[in-house]
Amino acid sequence: MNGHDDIEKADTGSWSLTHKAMKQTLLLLLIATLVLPLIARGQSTISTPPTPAVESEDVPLEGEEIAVLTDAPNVPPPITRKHPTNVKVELEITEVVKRMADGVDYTFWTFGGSVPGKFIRVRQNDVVDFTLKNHPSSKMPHNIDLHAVTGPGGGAKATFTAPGHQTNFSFKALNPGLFIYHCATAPVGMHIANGMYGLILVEPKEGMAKVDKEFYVVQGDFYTSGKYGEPGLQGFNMEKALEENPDYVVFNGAVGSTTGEKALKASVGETVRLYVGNGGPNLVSSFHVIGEIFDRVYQEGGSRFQENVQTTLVPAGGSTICELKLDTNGDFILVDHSIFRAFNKGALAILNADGEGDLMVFSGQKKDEVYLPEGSAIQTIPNDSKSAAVATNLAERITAGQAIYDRNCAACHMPTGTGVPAAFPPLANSDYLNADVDRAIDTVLNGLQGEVTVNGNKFNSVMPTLGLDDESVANVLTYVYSKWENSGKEVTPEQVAKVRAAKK
Ligand code: HEC
Ligand SMILES: [Cu+2]
Repeated sequence: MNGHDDIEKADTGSWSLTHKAMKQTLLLLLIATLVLPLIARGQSTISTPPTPAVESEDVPLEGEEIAVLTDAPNVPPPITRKHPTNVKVELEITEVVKRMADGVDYTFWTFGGSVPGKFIRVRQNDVVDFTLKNHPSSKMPHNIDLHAVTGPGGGAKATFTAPGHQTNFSFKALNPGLFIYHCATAPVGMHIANGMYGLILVEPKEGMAKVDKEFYVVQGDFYTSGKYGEPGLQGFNMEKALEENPDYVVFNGAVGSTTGEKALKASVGETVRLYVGNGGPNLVSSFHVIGEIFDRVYQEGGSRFQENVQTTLVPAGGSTICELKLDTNGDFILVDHSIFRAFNKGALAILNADGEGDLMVFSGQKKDEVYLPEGSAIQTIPNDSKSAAVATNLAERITAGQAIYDRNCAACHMPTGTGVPAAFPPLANSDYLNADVDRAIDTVLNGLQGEVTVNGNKFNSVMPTLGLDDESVANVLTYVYSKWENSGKEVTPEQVAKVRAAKK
């Protein structure tokens, strides 16, 4: 968390030397190695690497303030103070029933009413006066272990709090960094598995570089009595937790917590900083943003940064700070790249960049044309490209559509259109599909996200844009409509063209 705006690109933050100075040092070293021994034999020429610039003693503690605490994905404002202070933090623990997924509820144990707990932001050398309140309606005692604390248990013993009680202790935030806090009351695993974690940021003395947007995202794994998507109030399942086999892996406490209307929002040209935590209790996250590269990653929430990173590991009980600049527009999808967790267990969030796209940075699909290696001209060409043979009647359309379906849709919607419960809606006998042809065309053309109800079951996931041309969309939908007790409608390329034009 080197806070200087003017860090050279090549400076990894580990040494305070500039490039030029390093070159000079190397040159000197070379001269020293080659020449000095000749002059003064036996004199040591090994030089120790320069240490990071030592900061001067901090100015004394001054004043008092109450910490601003925020719920995810919001982050408290940056600290502008140039001195440490006494900071009061008050956190209230509640045990609340909240949504885990559509139709699925869970009794979360929370630091502040939601998962993750409130984001706490202080400055290095602040003295934090910490009060933990356990709501009288709680069934359990709880406490808090803040990884930012130097002292036994990270404060756990000092804050053991029965329902209807409050406890207090104080600590000095000696080390800058981004730290997880969590409950550490036995059985610890169960308290964490129920959502008892959050992040505390200790800003370095010199502050942090300014960015346009900051967001708070924490991953967690959940173990429920029922399978993924099984409706109703779900209990905690200890066996699955022991096997480390979660039903849900989510960002910010629920499937779809940060998609659709609730996506993270920024604009092209803006710099974005993500404070990413992993509450666990079990899984390590391979954190990745689809279609972006992190310009800087402060691995494990520490003080040094790495540059140009695709995927970064976030340990259970650990964190990372990722920074990126939005160079073009669109949806960028935050995932745990252990990818079944993203698409089948919920670990998926969206960062939406509005504004003008930069076609130099990303052009979008420019063409999709037949690729005919020499000698293969006699093969039949899959009918999902513009230049392929055009279907002239219903039967041809259905045949062509089947090939497109098998290649493009079957993986998610299943070969016979049954879908996958709680993940991919059925196309077989789908009331959603049959009710509105234009809407179905729009879905295949532009993808779909947000909540939809198909045959009485709710889905809230993401169908990607598939980049099919009008002829292919017409054929695949005609095929789908012709099968599995659907309405038998024929969809024509003209109809698809109309829907495509209406969207522009
Ligand atoms: C990567 C997985 C995936 C692929 C590939 C995919 N879909 Fe979907 N589709 C979904 C998801 C997920 C939804 C529900 C989206 C939501 O929850 O908002 C959906 C919704 C739909 C719907 C509306 C709901 C319904 O069941 O009637 C239709 C129609 C549809 N898809 C058709 C298709 C067709 C046709 C193709 C192939 C050309 C296709 N999909 C390819 C995942 C996929
Ligand atoms: Cu607890």
